[in-house]
Amino acid sequence: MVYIGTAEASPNMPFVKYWGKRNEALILPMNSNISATFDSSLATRTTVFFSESLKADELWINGKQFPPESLDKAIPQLNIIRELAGIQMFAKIYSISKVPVAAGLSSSSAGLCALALASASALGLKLPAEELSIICRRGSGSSCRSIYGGFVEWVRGDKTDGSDSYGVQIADDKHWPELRMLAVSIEETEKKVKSRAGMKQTVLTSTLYQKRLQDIGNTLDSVRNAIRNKNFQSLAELTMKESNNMHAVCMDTWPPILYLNDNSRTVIQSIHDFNEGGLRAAYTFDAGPNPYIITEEKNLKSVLELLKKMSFIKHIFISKIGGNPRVLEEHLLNEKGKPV
Ligand code: 2P0
Repeated sequence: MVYIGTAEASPNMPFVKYWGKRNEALILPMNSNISATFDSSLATRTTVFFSESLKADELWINGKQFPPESLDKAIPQLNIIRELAGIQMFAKIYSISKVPVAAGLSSSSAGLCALALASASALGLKLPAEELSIICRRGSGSSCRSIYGGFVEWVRGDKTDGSDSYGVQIADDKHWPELRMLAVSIEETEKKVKSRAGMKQTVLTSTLYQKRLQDIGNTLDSVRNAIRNKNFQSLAELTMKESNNMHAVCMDTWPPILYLNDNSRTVIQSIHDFNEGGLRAAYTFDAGPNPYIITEEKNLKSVLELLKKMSFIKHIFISKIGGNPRVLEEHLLNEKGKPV
């Protein structure tokens, strides 16, 4: 007996960052956080194949098998799904990612969301979106926001078991069609401090982090309002300040975590120079040196002209606000678990 399921999900880009956990094992965040989901041009497509013939869980990305330690985020998810379905078979995870893996472009949020949906589909589990989002979260926090397209808030929740901590949609993909999100790749090597370890160290050592947590409620209210009112100027300013705040807190962590490099800082300065006559673009950085840029369609051409002057930029992925992830009937593996 084999079970196969396939799903496609896109990464997301945070306006308000998730940085720090209140429960490590259940992956519960210190603060609510807000993102938008990229469109399907950046999606990850994943087929999950459960079979008694497998001797261990396997992870394949873009045709290459990854070592067992690369499954550390997938296995907690698979175990939840296996328990819900009452099976004990191992799984082969076979993913095709359109963005470079580990390039700091949030590929894990897409990967873990696609995995949760594909596994639930393979085993015929019909789960409400909240429950799917919680299963995503147990793999990787940020992936619980990819369960919806549009603009999504991962609500912190108060319960110790995490049953009220999941992604909720603020507005769908049709709400702000003029908005563009650019994922800019300037460095494609794996980051030195993974976000999981980095955020843990911040919670333990940064005093500036306490101030961040005090202020974040106001930031969340303002970002929700900017999104609802499609106020680009407000969203742009809040997004840049929030990114700078997260990276200031990383610098205040001991030992300090330096995700930005000289090229990242060149992008920051160039965007501020570009914005001198009024806010037309904003940057934000996750746990790595690669910027995301937001702008509106009317300013996209000038933003691209600005970026093209920077010779260190390797790739620019341009995206609209994306829709919901999808379960697909067409699989990447056949009934024997071989690539189609
Ligand atoms: C975010 N990041 O909001 C923030 C901003 C990185 C910087 O979510 O430990 O890979 O698996 O829950 O989801 C990266 O964190 O961490 C992240 P885990 P995850 O997107």
